[in-house]
Amino acid sequence: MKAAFPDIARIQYEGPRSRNPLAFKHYNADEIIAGKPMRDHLRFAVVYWHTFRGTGSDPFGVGTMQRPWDDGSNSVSNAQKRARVAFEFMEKLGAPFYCWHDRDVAPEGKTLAQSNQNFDAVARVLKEEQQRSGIKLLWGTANLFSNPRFVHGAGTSCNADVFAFAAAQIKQAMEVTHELGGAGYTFWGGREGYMTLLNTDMKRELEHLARLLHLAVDYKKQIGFKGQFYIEPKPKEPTKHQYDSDAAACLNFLRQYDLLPHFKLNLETNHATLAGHSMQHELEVAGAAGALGSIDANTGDELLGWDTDQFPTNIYLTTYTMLAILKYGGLTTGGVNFDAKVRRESFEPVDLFHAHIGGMDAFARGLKIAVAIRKDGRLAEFVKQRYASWDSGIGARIESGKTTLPELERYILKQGEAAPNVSGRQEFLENLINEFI
Ligand code: XUL
Ligand code: CO
Repeated sequence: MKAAFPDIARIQYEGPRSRNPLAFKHYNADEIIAGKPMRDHLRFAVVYWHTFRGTGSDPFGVGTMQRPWDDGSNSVSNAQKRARVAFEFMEKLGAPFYCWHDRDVAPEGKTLAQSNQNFDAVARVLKEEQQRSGIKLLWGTANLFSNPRFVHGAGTSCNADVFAFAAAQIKQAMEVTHELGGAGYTFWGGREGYMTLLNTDMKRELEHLARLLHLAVDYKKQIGFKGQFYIEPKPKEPTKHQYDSDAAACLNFLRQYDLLPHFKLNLETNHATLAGHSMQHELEVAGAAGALGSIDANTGDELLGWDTDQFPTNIYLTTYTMLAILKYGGLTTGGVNFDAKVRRESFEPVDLFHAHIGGMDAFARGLKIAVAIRKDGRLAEFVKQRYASWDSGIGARIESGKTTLPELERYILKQGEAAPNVSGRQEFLENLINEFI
C-alpha cells in the first residue's frame, strides 16, 4: 500500500532546543525517569474515532478534513485500508497504544449479523497490524449512542429490545478486545441519562444499567478476558444529565450495585471541567478509592460549556495530572489516551502529527516536573506536617476508632480550647509549584 504520510518520517526526540515542528522536544520514550522509561509512565494511546473518523463537521457546517487515503465509502475495504493508515500514523508517531469503538473501525451493517461480520473482517487487519508494528490495544468499547435505535439510551433505554441490542454489541466488542489482547475495556455512558424527568423512571434505568454491567462482568469471566473494565464519567452531553456524571457518582453507583471490585475509572479532563471539577479533583476522588485506572487526555475551553476535546498543551494541567497519577502508583493497565480532535480549521493530515506531538510533549513535561516536585519533597512534607496532629495523641486515638464522644468531651474540657490552627499557606505552595514549571 502507498504511504499515507509519505513526507513524514518517524518522529524523533530532538530535545528542547529543536525548532523542528515534527520532533519531540520533551518526550524521549527510552529516557529513564523515576526508575522507568517515559514510554511506560505515559502509555500514550491514539483514539481511532477522532483521529481517523473525525470529519470536522459541526452543527453549522459539513466536514473539512482532508484525508486523501479515505474514499469516503462505507465499505469494509475502505475500513481495512484506513486501519493500515492508522498504524502507519501511530508507528511514525511512536504511540505504543490505541483505542477504538466497534463502529469506528468497521461500518455498521443493515443487521447485527452483518455488522459483526464487518467488524471481524476489519479486526483481522487490526490484529495483523498490531503484530507487525508491536502497537497494542489500550481499550476497546462499543458505540451505543450514534445509531438512532439508541435515541433513549442503551442500557437505560425504555425499550427492552434496545437493551438486548446493546448487550449483543458489547459481547462482540469484548470478544474482539480480548482477541486483540486489549489491556482494558471501557464503558462510557453515551446516552445513559435523561433529557426530561417527566418521562423517566430513574430507579429502573439505573437498575438496568447495573444489570448490563453485571452481564458484561459475567461474560468477561466466561471468555477469560483479563483486561481492566473502566467506567468513564461525564456529566452532560449528549443528554442533559448523564448518570455517570462524575467520579464520585460513578463510585457510588458501582458500590450500590456491587460492581466496584470489577471496575476502575477512566477520567477525561474535559468531562471533569463540564462537571464543574478540575481533573486534579477527579483524579483524587478516584485515587482515594483505589479506582484510578486510565485517563482520556484532552482539555476544554474555559469559555465554552461543551466538550471541545482539544489536545492538552497546558503544563499546569499535565503537571497536576501526573502528580496525582504518580501519587497513586502510576498507570498500570491504563494509559494517557488522547481523546482529542484537531480543530475544524486544522484540516491537513500534518495537523494530526502536530496535535499529538504537542500533547505528548506537554505530558512529558508534566511527568518530569511532577517527578522533580516529588523528589524535592517539600510539597509532600508540607501536607504530612499539616496533618501531624493525627499521628499521635488524641488524633491517633480518633483515627484508630478507639474513642467516644464522652472521651472527646472530657479531652476538650480539660484543654479548654483546641490547639491553635496554622496557616494553609496556599500562596506559598503555589509559588513552590511555580519553581518547577
Ligand atoms: C465522549 C467520550 C467517548 C469515550 C468513549 O465524550 O469521551 O469518546 O471516551 O466512548
Ligand atoms: Co473519552
